[in-house]
Amino acid sequence: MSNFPEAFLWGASTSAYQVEGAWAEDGKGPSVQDIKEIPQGTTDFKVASDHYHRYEEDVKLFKELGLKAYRFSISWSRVMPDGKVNPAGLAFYQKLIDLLLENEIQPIVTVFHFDLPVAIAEEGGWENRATIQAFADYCQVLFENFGQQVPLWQTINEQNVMALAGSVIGTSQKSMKEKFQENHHMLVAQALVTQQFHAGNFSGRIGPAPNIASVYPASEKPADQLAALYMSALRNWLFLDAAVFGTYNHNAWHLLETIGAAPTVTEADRKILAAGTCDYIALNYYNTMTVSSYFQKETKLDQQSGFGIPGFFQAVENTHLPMTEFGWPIDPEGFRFTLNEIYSRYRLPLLITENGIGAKDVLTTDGKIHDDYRIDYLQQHIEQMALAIDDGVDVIGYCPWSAIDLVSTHEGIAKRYGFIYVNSTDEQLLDLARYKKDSFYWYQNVIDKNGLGE
Ligand code: BGP
Repeated sequence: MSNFPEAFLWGASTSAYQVEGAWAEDGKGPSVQDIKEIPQGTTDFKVASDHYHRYEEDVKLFKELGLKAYRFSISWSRVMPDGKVNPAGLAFYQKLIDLLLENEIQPIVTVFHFDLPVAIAEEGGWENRATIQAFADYCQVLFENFGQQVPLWQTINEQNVMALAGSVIGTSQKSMKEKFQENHHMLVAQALVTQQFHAGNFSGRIGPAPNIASVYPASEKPADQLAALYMSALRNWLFLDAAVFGTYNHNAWHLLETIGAAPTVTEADRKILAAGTCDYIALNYYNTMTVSSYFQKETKLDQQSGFGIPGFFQAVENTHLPMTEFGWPIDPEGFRFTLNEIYSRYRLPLLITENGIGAKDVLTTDGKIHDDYRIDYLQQHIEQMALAIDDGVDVIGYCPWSAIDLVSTHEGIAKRYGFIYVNSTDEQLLDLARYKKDSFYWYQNVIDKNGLGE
């Protein structure tokens, strides 16, 4: 098992709406996450982990953990609540970035992570072409203020999940035709800001951050293999071909045309897409998917479950894989497979920006959290990532989800991912005190040794 490259970025991730709280403070405007219907029995995002007020304590813990990088997102509605810059919002991120750099932690910034400003949503959101320019204006403010300090940028977190599971994430509840038209606008916006970033001659790199899951055929039947080809094209390659090649993947386009969901694409759009191709690929990996040829079946939809498209594929359970307590498959070898599949298609550096296990961690009376299941999950995935690097995949960093406990997209704070426990529950805010989990000390050692040793 190879040791990791010397400059390997051992990091960890969060997102603004899930960790910051201060949902209406210092001029921040509401995002769609602040006004969506919160699932019964789960907490909202108004306080979350209160990182907005406790970021200095948190960065100190990240430093103790030994992080080389911290992947976080910037809240669009904190920086530009209604199309104008909110200086206090910008100032918060300047302080955070300065503090990270002072602690020799590289800031990795996602500019948009599920939290569209309500002011934009009220104008039609991504369905409205004007949002493309609004996004470009917002990104330009970030590039001008932080472009010299941030080495790695991501444009849109999990655009594929917003298109395919938006109703669960609370970002879009529309028809396939409407979703893939707004998705097209997001692809154009991504390409436009990528061009803008390159025009600024910043030293950093910019790329997309989709949630990629390789797709297995349920059997050796040719029909199942074809089903896997189409599910992967729609869920994965539509998004990465657009970001890397500046074009639509032909299988994905054929599927969208067949189901009447192909977007309207102007000649100007094609030019922007072709000119705005990325420098690297950030990807979130939780598990692989398995499909058979289509049959009528209801599936529980979330970002890690599959679904069915009549005539093309139907997601099925992979009985060879264990599941988390939240029903997500655990497939470390699938991580190696997915990394190889992406790299063999695109030959660009890969940064893993999310990977982790959500679990109902328990805080003991003596302030410990024995999350050996998280150590086991991460150890297995790091082992497979090392094998992918041995295979020849250019992996530049690994940022598990999440640096610190935060609020899940739709399953509350009880679904914990962090190396650091936050003392709060879905029922009660509590004191939000921070506690280092067993996995904190384990990951600290992995970083210190630059790998798993042996
Ligand atoms: C990804 C999102 C993250 C995070 C993660 C865990 O889809 O990019 O924001 O939420 O999933 O999912 P959940 O919070 O639903 O458990």
